[in-house]
Amino acid sequence: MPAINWYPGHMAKTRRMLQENLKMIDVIVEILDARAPKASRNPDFDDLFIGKARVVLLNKSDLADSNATKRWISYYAKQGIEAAGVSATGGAAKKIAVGLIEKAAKPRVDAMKAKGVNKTVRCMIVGIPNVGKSTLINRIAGQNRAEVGDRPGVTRGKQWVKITPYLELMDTPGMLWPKLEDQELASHLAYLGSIKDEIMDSEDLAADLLALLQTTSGNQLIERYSKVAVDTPKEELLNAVCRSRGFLLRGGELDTERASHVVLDEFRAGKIARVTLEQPETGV
Ligand SMILES: Nc1nc2c(ncn2[C@@H]2O[C@H](COP(=O)(O)OP(=O)(O)OP(=O)(O)O)[C@@H](O)[C@H]2O)c(=O)[nH]1
Ligand SMILES: [Mg+2]
Repeated sequence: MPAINWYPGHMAKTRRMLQENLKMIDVIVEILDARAPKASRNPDFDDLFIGKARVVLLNKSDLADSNATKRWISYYAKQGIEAAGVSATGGAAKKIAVGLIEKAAKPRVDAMKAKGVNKTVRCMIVGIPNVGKSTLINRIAGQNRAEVGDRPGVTRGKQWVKITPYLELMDTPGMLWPKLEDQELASHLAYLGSIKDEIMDSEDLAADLLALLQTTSGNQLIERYSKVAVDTPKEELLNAVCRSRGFLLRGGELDTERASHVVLDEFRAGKIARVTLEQPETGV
């Protein structure tokens, strides 16, 4: 896959905005994609949020391998970071997220209580694009307060959402980091839809993804696209998807462009397989 150039100018602006608002923040809630917890972790956040109480939520866990999510949670626990798997589109996310936030905020809340003040806990919800930050906020609020969408870059600026008099959440735009070292992790982000599709060749991307799924989830891949076989060579995979779905152009040529969008959409919606692309032991 060609090198991915992925740092649009507005992300530097977002970084400054986060920094400027940090003073009033009690807890940082970092949302990762449970399917790629390593790739979706912004390495800049360690410096940016130094000294702040932090929790990690592995969102979209309904699309990930549940055993892998458990392994990631214990991996974070070993590093002293409270983490939990959630699905912002599902019912249990609110209780889990608020429970972790309250635990992380407790020392500050108790200190204020000792002075006779009922503190309002203010949280910043951060993460790379498209991981479900705004969806989670809506779920906790119990209503649609923040705009959501199945593409990166939906949230454009900060937005405070008041949950109770004692809990406020700040939605933020998805943020990547300027320098991309690892092309394999970058490709994972592209599969998840955290990088704008327009800057990539969707046919290359879908062919890479199909080859990966052939090794991680071969049976489900074949179930979804009947003309794919265990030993279909990588350069033939998109053609096989076309044949499975009857994607033909006028003149009978295979419509691989259409197949590539279908594969990416179906993977992102969890229709091909529940799969985690990275394991904590090995990183990738
Ligand atoms: N299956 C599944 N889909 C989810 C989950 N959480 C969010 N989504 C979907 O993921 C897409 C992105 O959600 P958003 O909440 O807009 O993501 P965001 O992190 O706010 O994205 P930006 O504002 O672009 O940074 C939407 O299509 C959501 O419906 C989840 O837990 N499971
Ligand atoms: Mg958003």
